[in-house]
Amino acid sequence: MTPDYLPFHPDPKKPAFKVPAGAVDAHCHVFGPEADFPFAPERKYTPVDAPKEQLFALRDHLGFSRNVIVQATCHGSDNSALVDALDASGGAARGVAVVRPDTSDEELADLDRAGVRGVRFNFVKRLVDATPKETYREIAERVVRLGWHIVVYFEAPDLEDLKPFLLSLPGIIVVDHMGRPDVAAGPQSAEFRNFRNLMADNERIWVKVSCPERLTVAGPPYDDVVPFARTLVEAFPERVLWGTDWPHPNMKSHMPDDGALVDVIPRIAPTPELQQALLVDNPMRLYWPDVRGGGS
Ligand code: 0GY
Repeated sequence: MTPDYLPFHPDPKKPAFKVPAGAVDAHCHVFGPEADFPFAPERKYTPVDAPKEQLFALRDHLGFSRNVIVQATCHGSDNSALVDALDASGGAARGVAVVRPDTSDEELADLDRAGVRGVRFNFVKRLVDATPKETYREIAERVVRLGWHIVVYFEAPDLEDLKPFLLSLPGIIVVDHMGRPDVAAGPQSAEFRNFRNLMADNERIWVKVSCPERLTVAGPPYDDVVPFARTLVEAFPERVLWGTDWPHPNMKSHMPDDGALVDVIPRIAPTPELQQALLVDNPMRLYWPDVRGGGS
């Protein structure tokens, strides 16, 4: 199948920013290869092959130690490419899966053994057909018993509607890509204040300060997105995560240089303490609670 968006950057630069030892790229994907792991028939886009070997090479090139691989919609609820990557990582990757209501307890236990620690609920209409909230809630009740958390992906205009549902979910809720704010409206917008208030009022809610390339209007070096991410990092230093989003599915305007994305980090987390929390301590607490002190 022909990919229907830009291919990932072939030769990302070496970042100028040196990430702390043991840093985690907490949002990235593996796609295919299609010959081994076919894409889901119900997918809304067709990705390029982005296999595990390339993800691990990028991790090393950027100076990271670990990955959290998130099941993307193009693989539906077939987590085999994800599990294959987790198996090959030698413990250096954890996963966030997509689970169906008929996924058995045995399958959940297998995913847990493979390193899955979360489940993703996607509300972005261009990416998935709607799933009833009751179905998601039942899945949430089951996976929270395994110690997993819930990752949610939605766009800012949908937050108001979703809020009661989100707050009814058990355990930790991680919001992808800052809840996709309208960057043109600025970080003082009512919409973004609403999101910050949600986090301020609910300590169970974490956020990924990721995806400037997706949210920007201005383009690189993403000056318009930096204030959003920095506000969240400074307000909630213990509940923020960062990820590359490699291989940047569905990007049609520009394809980011992953090294340049890493160079955004010191602008959103300006002190070594904030960088350590964002890149090491927080993701380790959520995904490798068994590993003491982070390490590399
Ligand atoms: C992302 C963003 C996107 C795609 C997916 O699961 C997905 O297909 O997450 C997007 O198109 O916004 O998080 O990588």
